[in-house]
Amino acid sequence: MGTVEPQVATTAQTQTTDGFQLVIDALKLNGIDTIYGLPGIPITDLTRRAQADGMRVLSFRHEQSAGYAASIAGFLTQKPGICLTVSAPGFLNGLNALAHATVNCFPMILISGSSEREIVDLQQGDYEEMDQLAIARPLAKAAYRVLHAEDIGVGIARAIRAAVSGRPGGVYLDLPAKLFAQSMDAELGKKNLIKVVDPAPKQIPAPDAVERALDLLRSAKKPLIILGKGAAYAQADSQIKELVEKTGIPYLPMSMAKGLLPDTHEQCASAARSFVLPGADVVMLIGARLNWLLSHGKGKTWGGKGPKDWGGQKFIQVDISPQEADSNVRIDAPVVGDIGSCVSALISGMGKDFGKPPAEWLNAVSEKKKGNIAKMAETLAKNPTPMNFHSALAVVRDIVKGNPDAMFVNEGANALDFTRSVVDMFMPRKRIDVGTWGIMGVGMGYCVAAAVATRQPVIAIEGDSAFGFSGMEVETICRYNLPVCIVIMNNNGVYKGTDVNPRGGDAAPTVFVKDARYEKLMEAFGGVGVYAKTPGELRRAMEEALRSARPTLINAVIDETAGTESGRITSLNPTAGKKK
Ligand SMILES: Cc1ncc(C[n+]2csc(CCOP(=O)(O)OP(=O)(O)O)c2C)c(N)n1
Ligand SMILES: [Mg+2]
Repeated sequence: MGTVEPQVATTAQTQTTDGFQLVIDALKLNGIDTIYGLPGIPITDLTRRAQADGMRVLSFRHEQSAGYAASIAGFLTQKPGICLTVSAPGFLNGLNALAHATVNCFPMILISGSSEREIVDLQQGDYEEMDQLAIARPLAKAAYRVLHAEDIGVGIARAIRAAVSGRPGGVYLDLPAKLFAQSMDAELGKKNLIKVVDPAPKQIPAPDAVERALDLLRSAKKPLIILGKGAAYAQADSQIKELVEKTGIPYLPMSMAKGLLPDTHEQCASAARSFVLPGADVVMLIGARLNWLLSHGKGKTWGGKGPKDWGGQKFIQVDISPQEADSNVRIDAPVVGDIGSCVSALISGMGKDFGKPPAEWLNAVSEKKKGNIAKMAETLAKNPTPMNFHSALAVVRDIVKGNPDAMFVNEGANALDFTRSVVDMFMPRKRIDVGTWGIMGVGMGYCVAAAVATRQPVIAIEGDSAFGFSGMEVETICRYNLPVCIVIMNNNGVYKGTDVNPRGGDAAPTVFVKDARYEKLMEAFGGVGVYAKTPGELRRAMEEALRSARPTLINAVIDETAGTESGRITSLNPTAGKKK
């Protein structure tokens, strides 16, 4: 460990500050107290000095994990999560998370050191030479570079505003090595910093847009509400609950909106998803986009005749971005504004005479739900040997029910899809997962950020493949002694462990070493490793992990034949000769 430089150097007449210090001061001035990163030239001293200055600096084993941590910290806190990397290769490792943040609408700032501009721009072969700003721009909501110490205040302020205002996203901030060493008068430096006023201004919906939406809702015979992760991000939990309950309309939570209202709520239609989507006549989307996760609002999922045919639904879309409407099908009533303001306006506009949906629709949904829940209960009650996804998840479901405060991380294919449908969530913003892209590798970064940002215990349900993308971060989890319980659903491979190379020789592309002992990885760093072959062993290990709050990795051995190709999205696999 090198020496920590004095924060303000004193000269004969004036006090000076430098680029390092101004970056730290600007972040702190804006209430940003945590950095997720990985040190190296030119930002090593920035990590040291930030820590010495009281910031929490979480140092990872790979920038991608630091980036995912920053992105989800942004989602959980509404403050931009900061990922700090070195130049070129470190920057590129962080870029995946930056794109992920932008696509998922999470506020995040990727701050990367960069090499000497004069040399980079003339392509003279500098150490880690790369035009990072140009490369980041198409993947970020905004991208900036600061060349002079006196502009650091503006640079950080712009990055914060861009990340959190309107539709949040990933922002890139390029800080060349030379900037950090620049010194300037400390008083002047301080004056140049900006404390951002009202970084995410409320956006109030137009009254006529609200009225139009309510009129459409009043005309509905079979209404449905869909809550997306934008609704979860908004932290308008009580208003959303009030709107759903006052209207009496069945609702579907998207994956990361689970728990906004408890999944066991009588209006929750998750267990009747394939009935309510084609059945509904008016659908109100709240912070949910009609992307692939909702089959683009058309096709057979929605009762359309062919794969691209409209199912006849009318849509209300509550979203902060005016550009979102009509992205896939016609939106009859866009309501543009921040979710909290829009939902409040809808509630006040409802008045006293707003009737509940027709009983026929509610009864039909409830019947469908009952049937499917009973079927699920039957599946969960089985206790096969070897353990399968369902018998393991029956345990996880109980543990989460008993620990509703715990954060819940989830990635994989079958390990994701089964978990989402089996494990109920009871509180908002507890479930964090692969998001819009279905991305593998978020797991351990999410665990770190969830523990740090919420100070709650964390449960992670990981496919064995999914875990591998960020597995080395178990050292990070042990180093910071975080209360994280990782359960690996180990079915020996991607989707399942049974593929065989027809020619012999190399293993098939989807399979891993059989009976891999992942728990030993956790033991290597002082955490608790458990090998669990039965639901009883899994239950005891999870209970103990939550009780002890020690980093724990449970290797849950799952029947290798149990999964299906790509989990629930088998149909997205192209097949040879398939007609368009
Ligand atoms: C970054 C990234 N690379 C590859 C994929 C493709 N992919 C989807 S799910 C998955 C892993 C599924 O295996 P596992 O995590 O073990 O879950 P299982 O279905 O076996 O439970 C992969 C590699 C992806 N989604 N993201
Ligand atoms: Mg697997």
